Order: sequence, then C-alpha cells, then structure tokens
Amino acid sequence: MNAPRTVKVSKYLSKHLRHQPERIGIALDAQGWVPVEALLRACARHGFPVSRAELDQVVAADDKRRFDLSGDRVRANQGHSVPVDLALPPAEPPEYLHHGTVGRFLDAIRAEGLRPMARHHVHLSPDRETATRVGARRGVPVVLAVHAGAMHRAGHLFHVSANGVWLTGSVPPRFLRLP
Ligand code: HQG
Repeated sequence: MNAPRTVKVSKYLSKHLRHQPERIGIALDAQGWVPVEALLRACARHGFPVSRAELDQVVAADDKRRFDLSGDRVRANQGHSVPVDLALPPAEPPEYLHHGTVGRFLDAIRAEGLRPMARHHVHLSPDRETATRVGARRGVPVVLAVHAGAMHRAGHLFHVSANGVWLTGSVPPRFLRLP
C-alpha cells in the first residue's frame, strides 16, 4: 500500500472511530472498540472498501500509532469527540509537557487556559518537536510549556495514551508558560 493510500485510510478510520461512527452505521462499545468485521463491512457499504491486510498495515505503520488492534477488535487510541472511556490509568507526568498551538489563540489561552475544545482532553506532548508539529497543522506553530508536575501535585489527573500523548482535562493559566 502506498503512502497516500495509508494516509487516506488512516483519516477515514480516524473520522469514524473517533468522531462519527454513526455516519457509517457502526457502534463503538464503552471503551471505543468495534469488531473488525463490522468496521470493514461498514466501510465497504459506504463506498470506501478497506481490506483486512490494509487495516493491519495502517494499524502497524501509522506514524502516530493512532489505532489499537486487540483480537478481533480495533479502536482509536485517543482523540475522540464521541463519549468513550479509554480506561487509561492515571499516570504521573514529567515535570514539563508541551502544547503546540498558533498565535491567534494566545489571548484566549492566556485568559482561560487550555480547554479540550471538541475533544475529551487537552493533548500535550512530551517534547517540543512533537508539539511544534501539532501547532504547525494550523499555521506558524507556537509552543507553550505546561508545568505538569505542579498540576499533578495540585491534584490534576493525567493519563498517557497508548501512543504517548499526555491527556488532562484542562490547564489553568497559572500552569502555562506563554511566549
Ligand atoms: C486550542 C492531532 C482558544 C488548542 C495532533 C488547539 C494532536 C484554545 C485547538 C491531537 C483554547 C484545539 C490534538 C482556548 C486550547 N481558547 N483556543 N482556551 N484551549 N485551544 O485539534 O492539541 O492527527 O482539538 O491550542 O497531532 O491541536 O488527530 O487539539 O489549537 O496530537 O491523531 O484549540 O490531534 O493528532 O484543537 O491536537 P485540537 P490539538 P491526530
């Protein structure tokens, strides 16, 4: 499978495993899983056939390990807007994490901190390089440092997804270092 096809399949799966399962008539269970058979049938039925071999390849080769395959079931590792409980255990974050954004959001972020917007959590990266790539999706990237250790000591919960993204409910302005 060539790279453009891999990206296309990954985006199609992200859309339906994170945001709009009902669009292709599938239902995620409480932890976000769907039977592989049902998913592939639904893709074909909606004009986007994906073979089992392609699915396996996307799960294995995806640049951000966006998907998890367990037995006969598959799910997105994070990034959902539909309600799912990924059942990730609370984890102790490193002292600093990073968030990539763009300049036009800074005034709002300075006033109200980081909010999850359409997702369940604020997404934070362990390193500045990854955060820079996340911010660059929207324009010239701006990277904020998040004092995750202090948040953790103040009682904020953190989780780390299977693909190394740190998740927390929100980040109050006092824990942010803005440029
Ligand atoms: C911003 C991709 C105004 C926030 C990436 C961001 C990531 C605020 C946007 C993952 C705000 C939300 C997540 C506030 C936050 N006022 N704007 N108070 N608080 N924002 O896409 O972190 O390819 O929901 O800075 O690589 O950009 O999908 O979050 O710009 O890992 O796997 O509101 O999505 O991964 O945008 O990206 P998003 P994100 P995938």
